[in-house]
Amino acid sequence: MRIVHNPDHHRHQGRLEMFRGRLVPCHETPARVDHVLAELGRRPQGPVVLPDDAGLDALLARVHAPRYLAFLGRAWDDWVALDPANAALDAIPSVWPVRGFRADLEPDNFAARLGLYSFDAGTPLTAGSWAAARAGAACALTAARAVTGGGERQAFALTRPPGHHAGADFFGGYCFLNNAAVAAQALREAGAARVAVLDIDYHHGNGTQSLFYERADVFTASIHGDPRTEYPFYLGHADERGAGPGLGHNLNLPLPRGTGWAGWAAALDAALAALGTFGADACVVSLGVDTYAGDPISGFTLDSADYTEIGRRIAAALGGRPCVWVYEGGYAVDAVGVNVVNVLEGANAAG
Ligand code: OKP
Ligand code: ZN
Repeated sequence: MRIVHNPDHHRHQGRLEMFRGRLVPCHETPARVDHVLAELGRRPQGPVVLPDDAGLDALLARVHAPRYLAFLGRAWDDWVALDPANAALDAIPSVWPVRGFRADLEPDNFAARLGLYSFDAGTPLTAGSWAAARAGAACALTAARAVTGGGERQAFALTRPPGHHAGADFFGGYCFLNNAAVAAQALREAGAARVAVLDIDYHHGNGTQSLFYERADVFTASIHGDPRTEYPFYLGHADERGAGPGLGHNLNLPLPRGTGWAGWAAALDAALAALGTFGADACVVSLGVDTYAGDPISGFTLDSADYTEIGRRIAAALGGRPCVWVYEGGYAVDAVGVNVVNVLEGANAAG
């Protein structure tokens, strides 16, 4: 399996996120990737390579709204232009257009534009957020190329910030660019007629779901904490099945907080059966390891050995079809290295 490592991930380093009326240290830290890389040094799973961004900007414009990409590309400079002292602070949204407000007009005011293009106050925009996110999307593209003519059956985009909460024109949930969607779109454009995205992060992949909701060529499935109680709250219910040509091509498997291996594995088997029925030619896995019992912000109780079985089961179900694994969440930093590499080891053994 090819591992595509984002060399610029540390340039995104949020200081504080809003949580219950307080600004608390960000959970989404550079150590999350560093620990996976260190574990790959101890238990190598394939060559570690750098991303290639050729063709990336055009591809990004087919996944995200051009005005959103333009905003992100210059947001930090706009923020600092407000006040040079802002260079020492992160930009955190604090105002949003909800039902009944205009979302078609882009305000001139920076705070208003930041809110237009986001959905929470937990995702600080920093000096290097754009560089890190863009290089991460390049990792997803490079991983997709590795499995479509690049001589590999599987590849892993080892990157942060994560991506599955980011939609066509919004950031949030620590995500700016939807890396899994970039990989899926790249697989489609490389000739895979039907692509599946399987999201096994603890949190519902609302961005991925919304990007492909009306498309028949990309099947999206997500296993996650029930949005009645778990972030991102406003999407991820079982009755969301796709719309228009995409009707029947979205599968949500919400599970209650506290779910352990037996319940989680049954959901995985159901998702893999649905992928088989869909007839996916290639697959993208949004790999969050925040389903771990020790995760500080999540509520499932998987243990480290379970991750080997997850990798094995997914790769076995794909039967050798191309698979791009994309790193999403996982915040128990001392365990994410072992847990991610366990998945990759299981996938390598079966794929
Ligand atoms: C990103 B990914 C929980 C606060 C939730 C946002 C969580 C984003 C998760 N107490 N804050 O899906 O791992
Ligand atoms: Zn998550």
